[in-house]
Amino acid sequence: SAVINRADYIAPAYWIDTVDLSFDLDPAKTRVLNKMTLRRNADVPAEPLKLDGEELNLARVLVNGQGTSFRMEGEQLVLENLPEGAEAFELEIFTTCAPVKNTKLMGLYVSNDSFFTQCEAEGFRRITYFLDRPDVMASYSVTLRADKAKYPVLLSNGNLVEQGELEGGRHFAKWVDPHKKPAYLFALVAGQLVSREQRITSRAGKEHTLQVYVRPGDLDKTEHAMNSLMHSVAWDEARFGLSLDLERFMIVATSDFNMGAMENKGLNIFNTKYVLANQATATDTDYSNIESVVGHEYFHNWTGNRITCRDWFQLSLKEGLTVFRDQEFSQDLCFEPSARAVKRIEDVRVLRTAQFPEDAGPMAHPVRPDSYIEISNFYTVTIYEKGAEVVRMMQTLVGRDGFAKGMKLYFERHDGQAVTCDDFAQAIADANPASDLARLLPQFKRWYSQAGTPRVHGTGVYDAAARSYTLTLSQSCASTAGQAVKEPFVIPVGLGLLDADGADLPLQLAGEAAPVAAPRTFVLTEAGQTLTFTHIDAEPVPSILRGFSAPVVLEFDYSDAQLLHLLANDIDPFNRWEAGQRLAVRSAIESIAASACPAGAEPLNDAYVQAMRSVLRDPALDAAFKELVLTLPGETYIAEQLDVVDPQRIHAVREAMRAQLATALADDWAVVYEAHQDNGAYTPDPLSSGRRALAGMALTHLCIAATVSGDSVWPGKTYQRFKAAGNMTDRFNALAALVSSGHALAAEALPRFHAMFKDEALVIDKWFSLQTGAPDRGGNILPAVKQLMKHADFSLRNPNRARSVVSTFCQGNPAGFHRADAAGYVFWSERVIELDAINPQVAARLARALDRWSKLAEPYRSAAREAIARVAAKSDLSKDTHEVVSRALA
Ligand code: HT7
Ligand code: ZN
Repeated sequence: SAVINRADYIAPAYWIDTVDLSFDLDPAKTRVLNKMTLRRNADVPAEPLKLDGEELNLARVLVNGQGTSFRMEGEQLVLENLPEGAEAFELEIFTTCAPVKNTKLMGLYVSNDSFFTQCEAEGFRRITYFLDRPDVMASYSVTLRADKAKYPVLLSNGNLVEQGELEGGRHFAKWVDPHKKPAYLFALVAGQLVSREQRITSRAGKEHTLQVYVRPGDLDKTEHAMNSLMHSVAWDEARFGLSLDLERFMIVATSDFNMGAMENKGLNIFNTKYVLANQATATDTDYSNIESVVGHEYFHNWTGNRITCRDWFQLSLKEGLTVFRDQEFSQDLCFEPSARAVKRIEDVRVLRTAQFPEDAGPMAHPVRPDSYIEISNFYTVTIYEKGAEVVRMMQTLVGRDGFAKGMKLYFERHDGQAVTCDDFAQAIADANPASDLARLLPQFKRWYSQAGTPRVHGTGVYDAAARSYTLTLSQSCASTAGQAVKEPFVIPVGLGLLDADGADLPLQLAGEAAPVAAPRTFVLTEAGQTLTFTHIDAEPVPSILRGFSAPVVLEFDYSDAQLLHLLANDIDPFNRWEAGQRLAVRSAIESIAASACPAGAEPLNDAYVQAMRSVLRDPALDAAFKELVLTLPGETYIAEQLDVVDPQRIHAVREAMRAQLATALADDWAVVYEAHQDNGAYTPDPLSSGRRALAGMALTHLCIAATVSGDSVWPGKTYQRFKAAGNMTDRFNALAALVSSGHALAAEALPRFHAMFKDEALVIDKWFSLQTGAPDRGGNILPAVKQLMKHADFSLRNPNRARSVVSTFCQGNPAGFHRADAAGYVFWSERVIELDAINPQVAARLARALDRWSKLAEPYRSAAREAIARVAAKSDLSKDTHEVVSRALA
């Protein structure tokens, strides 16, 4: 497959100014008439017009109303005899396509008898021939024609300017988008849909209509999405002065969607998972995800749509920035500072468990990649989450107000343009000329160009005679494919020094006239740097990288006592949590290294267990934070800390740790559970969600302890709670406690749950994934997965369902998947190949389950490699899956 290189970017040979599309919608054969006005781009050498197309049937091509010659080059339509000169000309292309056969869910497809589109990144070419690249921005008008009874609602981008009846029971709607846009932001929807509507007046005094469209029957699950949208509109105005630029803003939900949602101009299309919620069917996590995703797509209206990417290598320009914005939005919606900290810890946990492994694996790429085979493979945690961290570091370096100024300048300079990551960084720096960012910009931009996770190594020396503490920080970054040597990064390091009482010391560097109140941020720019703090009366405990101030691995040889001190006292909640994680990882690694983990093993030391007890009992800490501290590092995270990975051993040790915490803290868990029962009305706010999360965690531990002791009281109570719960969070947590502890009552609760929610697809997804992600006991999960795939509700064609069964097992259940008999890998290879023929994007994501195969211990390593090779050897593999498996084998 062809490799596309960033260095090869050239501007298009033609611009497309206007696009007038007419659709005669029919599932089997949709007719598309595409009338465009084009002109040559005088800035580049003359070239034939090469239009992208995919799986289209071409019927007619006219230039200025006349037939013309054309040829095909692969799937591209090439036109050579076009009018010379700068004059605009009209090109008319008539094609047909078959939406009902479109299982890739890219371009125009049918889901539940309705039509939807997905054009990012390169789906528009599956609708019509076009210059399908983000730097070609055009004005669109769209006419949709369809059977009125089957498709009463006809939507596209912008404003509805005309609608009416047609012969034969058909009707039409004409939409005009007032904003120019790249083709990837085009959308249409047609079907039997109903909407929740809200009129709002913006701060700027303009009136807007917000709509959330769903299938009839789902309207009672749209209130939270609408509220989230209203909050998003208000937040972007308040924080960045960015107002909604459309009279009408629509969200439409579909249950067949490759990703989470799509920011099409004025017509966002969402996976139902990120729209539908009521207390009976959605958990607190669902509510919180909906808020983030609705915010994310809305914020794209400026960061992505008004200013878009010059080419797909710049994807993080919009995605990293928009993730940063949605993270800030969710934090700003938290009224308590502790809830903000919880959100930050959750975001960092995602980064470290998903992005750090990506940065160390075969798919490692810079935030601004240099090459790709299939761009869909680069909608990654590196582009999104690491990209957001890069933006966050810019904000740290210029300050919150400085960052807002930078955003203002970015829009002043580039509104309506397709630009690069360099343009963004330059605007933030130029708006803050006296900042560290401006001073260090070329070096800072290595975050865009160098892949891999930097490691910061710290050592501290206390000099009692000099009353000084010297902290030496050095940085390194392992080589990644094509980047053997890395230059030093700009790394903001949030820092504090704790005294023996746990209080922050004033920080005064040698040479500074006076102390500066902590916390402070130091900027590491060299391979090694030394900070000497004066006026220190006793050896402090350093709290380094506070708030996770940079996406790096921090190595510091803390003693257990120092970590316990940080866990008990640090004013920085992130580092407080982090100290607990470090202690747990340390115990896990020691136990994994020991020869075996017999039943009843107790890998955690007394001090750790005691510290966890103190956290649980601490009245000053809120429930959500306690739940995070008490959650042991995941198996994938532990695996990343090891050179050679035995997934079974990691699982055994982590399960032993869970059982130890369950048993040793049994009395506390019972108190915690009883103390966190809320009988008032359900609200998904962070405080009450945290209380429910901690109560759920208590229940799981009580069930685990009961399974160990043979006692039946708590499992019985859990089953009662499962049956009587007033909301999905409590019900699901109770069910999960039974499943995760392996209690026999799970076998009664699971069918009951299915029967209760058999018509709720998103709940049935939870039902599947709870079983396929359950702790493996003697290899029981793979047979269960195979059985579940025979269930009447299972389908590989629906991405949510496929992910809930196959991906949850292969990517979320390491011990179930990595089997000594290699059956997990055989299953994986069969599913990847099967899915690849249906939906390459879903297949390619699943293919990444074995990214870290080379770290595995034998016999897993060889068997995994063999399975990847088997997939790679398959002829007719999609570009998507081919790229993933060939990089894994390289
Ligand atoms: N910008 C959106 C990307 C997206 C996508 C990409 C490839 C294939 C299908 C897709 N659906 C949505 C999502 C976002 O970041 O907002
Ligand atoms: Zn996005």
